[in-house]
Amino acid sequence: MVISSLSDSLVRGFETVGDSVSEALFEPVIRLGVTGLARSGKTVFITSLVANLQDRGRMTGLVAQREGRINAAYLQPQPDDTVPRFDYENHLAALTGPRPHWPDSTRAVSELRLSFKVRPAGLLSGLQGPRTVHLDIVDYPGEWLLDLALLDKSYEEWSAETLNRIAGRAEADAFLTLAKAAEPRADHDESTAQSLAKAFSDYLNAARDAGYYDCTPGRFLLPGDLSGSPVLTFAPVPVEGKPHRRSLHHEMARRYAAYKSQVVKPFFRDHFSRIDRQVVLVDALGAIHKGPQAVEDMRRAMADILSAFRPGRNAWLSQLLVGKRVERILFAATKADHLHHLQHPRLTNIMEALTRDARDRANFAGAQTAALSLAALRATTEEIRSHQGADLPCVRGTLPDGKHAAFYPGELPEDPARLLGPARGGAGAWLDADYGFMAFEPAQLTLRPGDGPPHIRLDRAAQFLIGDRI
Ligand SMILES: Nc1nc2c(ncn2[C@@H]2O[C@H](COP(=O)(O)OP(=O)(O)OP(=O)(O)O)[C@@H](O)[C@H]2O)c(=O)[nH]1
Ligand SMILES: [Mg+2]
Repeated sequence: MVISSLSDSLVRGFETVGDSVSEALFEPVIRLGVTGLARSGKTVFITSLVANLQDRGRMTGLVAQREGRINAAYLQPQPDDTVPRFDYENHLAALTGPRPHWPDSTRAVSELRLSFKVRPAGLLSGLQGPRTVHLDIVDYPGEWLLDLALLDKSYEEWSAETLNRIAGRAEADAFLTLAKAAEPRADHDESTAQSLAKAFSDYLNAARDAGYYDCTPGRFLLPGDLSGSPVLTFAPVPVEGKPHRRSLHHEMARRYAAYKSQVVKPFFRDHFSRIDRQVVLVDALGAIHKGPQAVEDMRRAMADILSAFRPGRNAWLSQLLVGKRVERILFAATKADHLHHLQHPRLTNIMEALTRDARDRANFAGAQTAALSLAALRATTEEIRSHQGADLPCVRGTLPDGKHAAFYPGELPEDPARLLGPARGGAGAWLDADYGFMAFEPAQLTLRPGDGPPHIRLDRAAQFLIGDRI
């Protein structure tokens, strides 16, 4: 009697220990970062990916699915208690409900855990039972990666550089007038600091809307709960020499330093440094539509964003990342459903060219990279229409007013240099073509059981990002 109850509790003890040990040893976690500049398609990408990984009828490009090895995929509580949960259910309801619409803009980091029960592949398949693999998806704004460059710059360097860069921009007029009138050597006074910061963040917002991508510090655009706090109440002003205590210059420099240590560094430490796999989403079609300046700006922003993935670029980050590495990076041009599939290879080429410099370096550092064009949620169908004797490959979709329309966006060049060359050269407009863009609404869906929402190459993206681990 005594013996049996003793052994019972022993066994139970072993079971509990066994559970936690097996979780650590045998339940691998993949941490997938999803980033991109504002409106690049992060929320739609994650929502559709998670829906399509649960209902995998359209995921034949994912090898584990094709081999029938995924027994189940289900949402679980995420491991980080202080990060907001990605609002999957509401975003999915927006996209696939009776009156489909795009989800609202999101402004902060969020996370979701999807767990798989998979049967092992190859030799082990007959020997082992199903195992659990967790996929933690982290959504964060690409603008936050741009802030990495601030870590190397003093307030004085940053001020001079920023004022110089924005000098010719109409959006910056009001702010520049204020900044030039400021007296950095005068005693700090809060209302001056506030009006400068307000004018600067108004400029950043206007610049982003006008198609500029170099809009840092990133948190000025997405302040969240830091709104109005001193770490976001600074701006570049023309300064000279060393600041004396109590001056506006001194206080601005102090807040800039606080922004770096209390906003930028914690993000890299708590989120960025833990990512294994990364997808960088790019609205390349949107930039092409806006014109050469937007394309050149986007190319530069991509290079800056990607420098975060280049170990050695920043001493502080290198130290933080010792022994850790992002293993795979996917560069994906989103919203490819705006183009007939005949043009998709050209979009992919443009995507490759846009990120070439940065990719070469990331490759060098040992990360595998790939470029792809995809649509996380396909909102259009394809058709060929004849126009003035020519056959135009068009797409058809629903407009915001509910009407349906066919649309021909223009022909992307075979050689990406035809776009990137003029963009680098500072051209004001595309010479030989015009690229339209149409705001299609998500289509009304009737999904067969087992099918997720329609997409283009989302399965290929999933295979590259996580296929080797499930
Ligand atoms: N046609 C089409 N449009 C898309 C697709 N994905 C995104 N869009 C469009 O791009 C917009 C932005 O998508 P989001 O997923 O909200 O982008 P985001 O990067 O999360 O944006 P923020 O949260 O504002 O940074 C949507 O409102 C749609 O208009 C797609 O697969 N197809
Ligand atoms: Mg979003």
